[in-house]
Amino acid sequence: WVAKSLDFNKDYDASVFETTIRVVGGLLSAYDLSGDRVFLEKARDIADRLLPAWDTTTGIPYNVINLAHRNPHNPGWAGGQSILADSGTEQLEFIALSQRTGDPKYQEKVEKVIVTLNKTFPADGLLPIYINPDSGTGASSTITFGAMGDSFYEYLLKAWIQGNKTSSLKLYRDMWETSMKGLQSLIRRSTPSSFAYICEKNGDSLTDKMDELACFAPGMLALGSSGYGPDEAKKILSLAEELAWTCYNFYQSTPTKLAGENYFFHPGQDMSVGTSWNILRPETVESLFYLWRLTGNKTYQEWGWNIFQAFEKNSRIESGYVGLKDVNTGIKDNMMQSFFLAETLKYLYLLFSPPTVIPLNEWVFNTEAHPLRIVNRDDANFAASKGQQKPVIKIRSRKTGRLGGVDRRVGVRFPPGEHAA
Ligand code: DMJ
Repeated sequence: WVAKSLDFNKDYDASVFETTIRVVGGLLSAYDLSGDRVFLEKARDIADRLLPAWDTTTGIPYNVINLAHRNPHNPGWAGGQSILADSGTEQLEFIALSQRTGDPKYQEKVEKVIVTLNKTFPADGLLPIYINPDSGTGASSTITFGAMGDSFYEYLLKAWIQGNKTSSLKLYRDMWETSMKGLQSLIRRSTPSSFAYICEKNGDSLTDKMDELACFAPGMLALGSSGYGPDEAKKILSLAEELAWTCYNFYQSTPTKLAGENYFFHPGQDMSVGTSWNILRPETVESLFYLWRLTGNKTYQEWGWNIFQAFEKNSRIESGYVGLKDVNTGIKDNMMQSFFLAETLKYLYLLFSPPTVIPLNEWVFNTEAHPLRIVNRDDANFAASKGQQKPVIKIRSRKTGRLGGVDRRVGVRFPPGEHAA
């Protein structure tokens, strides 16, 4: 179907971010797992359609582009600004595409974004969710690890991991560590139960609100903890474990045992659901997966199993799974987001699989849970710089088969409008 029927030449305004993480990431992952070049060719086709989005004065991309006409713009509701997560979550996919095609242009576009943001990177490493694409600086004062901020921070860490933590990636790791200091400055603990949570920041004041989307952070902190010295690593891992407990309680505290979209914290009353729908999001089980892999603590499997049971009980219908309009009543909506298969079920599956299935020292998951092979960046000598183009890394050819040559057990926001993030 991909070879014969998949056609990206559509008069359709696509989100650059969603298309990158779901489609480019999905195709590259299929290529890494199968070695079948059809996936790489399709990834390049759609990436070429997205590429004009980065043609701004600063290199900060516009967030929407028409796939057929290739004319980019920002969504009307963003007031002309670019969104932080939408602009800073394409590094893994476009770097991987350059590595696999030998054409550096994809990597150059996305690395320029990081270089631009680094020029005015604040001491706490926390950037507002709106960035002006003409100046490259923050255009609002809201800071969050939830909607519209989240995966920018995730990709600082994962780009470093993707490049096998080599020195050419040090800027990413340094920026990530700076941002993690900022994250720690947003931590408060509830009363009476002392749940740690990540506040949002508006101007100088903190808001006692946390999105379920921000529940990717415990997994990110755990994944990045080993890059610190022993004392700091212990501290960061311990914070990750505390935050995961809070996120698990986002689920446990509702009648359906499924989490709402966001939570507010009140003195003396711990947490309460704000926006009460659940759209089958993956972030908490994603963090449970990382914590189980990195600590070996089976408690995380138990928590994941309980969340899985709640999805089975509340969201399962004859033809698939649906979200809930309200986690208090259990009333269903009529949609199964693609990230339920790509992420939520994949992370749950991996939570109950041996660590040799997609080992974390060989693969890095993009933000949509599509695994990409880790490549040593010092080996990534682009042929283009030598005046020719050729693939930089070798992936198994189709002849070796889907699982040939690898362990057989080896095979992953709603702002206004319709933006699922
Ligand atoms: C996914 O599309 C990605 O994980 C993204 O980074 C933000 N969240 C959604 C699922 O909730």
